[in-house]
Amino acid sequence: MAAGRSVNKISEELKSLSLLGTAGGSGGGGGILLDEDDEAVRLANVRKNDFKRWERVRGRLINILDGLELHTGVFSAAEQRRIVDCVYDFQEKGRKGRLRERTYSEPRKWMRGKGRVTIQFGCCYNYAMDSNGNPPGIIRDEEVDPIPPLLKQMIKRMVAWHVLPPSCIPNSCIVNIYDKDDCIPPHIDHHDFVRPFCTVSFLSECNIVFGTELKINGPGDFSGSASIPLPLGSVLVLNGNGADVVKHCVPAVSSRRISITFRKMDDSKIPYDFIPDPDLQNLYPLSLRGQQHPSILPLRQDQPPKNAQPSQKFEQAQKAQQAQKVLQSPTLQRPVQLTEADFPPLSSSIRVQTYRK
Ligand SMILES: O=C(O)CCC(=O)C(=O)O
Repeated sequence: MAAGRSVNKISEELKSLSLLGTAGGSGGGGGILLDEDDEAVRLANVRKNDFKRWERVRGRLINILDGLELHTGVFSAAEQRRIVDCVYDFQEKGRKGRLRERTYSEPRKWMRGKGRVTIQFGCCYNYAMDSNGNPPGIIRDEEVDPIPPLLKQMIKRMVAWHVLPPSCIPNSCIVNIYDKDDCIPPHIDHHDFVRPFCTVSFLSECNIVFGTELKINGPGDFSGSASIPLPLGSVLVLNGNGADVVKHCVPAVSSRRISITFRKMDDSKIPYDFIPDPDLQNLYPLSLRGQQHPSILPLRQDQPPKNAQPSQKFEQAQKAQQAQKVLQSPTLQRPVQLTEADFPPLSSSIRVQTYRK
């Protein structure tokens, strides 16, 4: 993005990223910025954590979580509510048969752990060999509904806020609706999707579990060497070892949870009738004058003056953060849950079959 753009241009861009739009049905996604919602300060308040867990893999000591990034504070509480409402609208449409056949799937809950609802946009992904003999992966001759406007707004936000690289703009997504006790079993995401990809969390916090070996203790009960809590409105980006060396899973959740996984399809796997969405072309990260990525430190500051321009507010927020710099230096191998500074005990012994999602 060109340096030296006018403050007005930056301000316009910030407004266009707002997810709080006019009232309306699912996926309306208009872009009206509420008075109290200051994107510049919010952007400065996003926080990024990296993770470390050193393990020997095929004789080499590596950080198995390298490539994972947890960005917190990306979607506000109000935006989360709007997105969840949109998901429920889609669920209702799916139940009434108003979505394309392969878009909506609500399996029978025949045992603990089974029953997660999925809503697929952009492409039809096959989890396991289906009755037509299609192997796991994208089914290129099936059509599903396109990514709805509000979810496209989420993508724009994530690219603009440096959460996803502009070289990897998602053109598909899967909404997961977990009721109590639903789970997603251990898997590595299929390579029909390129890296990085990401998952956004709503409604209730849960842990995502990682490990080169994930142990199945019972239905929906999995354990592994690293467990990362996923705060509401956060985005977990999966790349590198975190996406491809370790498997991940979400054990049975204790209360309803929704996640949306955004992924870019490999160009050679795109469905035959897929039409690239013009809204998702040429997206770029915001380059505000503050330079340094804003996501490093927590924001604890007085609010900038009301009439400050976005770029001033951004710089002010950054300065306040730097003044209170809290050093994040992850300690290795501590026997507690993973946050940016803590690591869980090793606990993997039984090898499980990789489930390709
Ligand atoms: O629900 C989640 O946060 C994880 C979903 C997931 O593992 C996936 O979509 O691959």
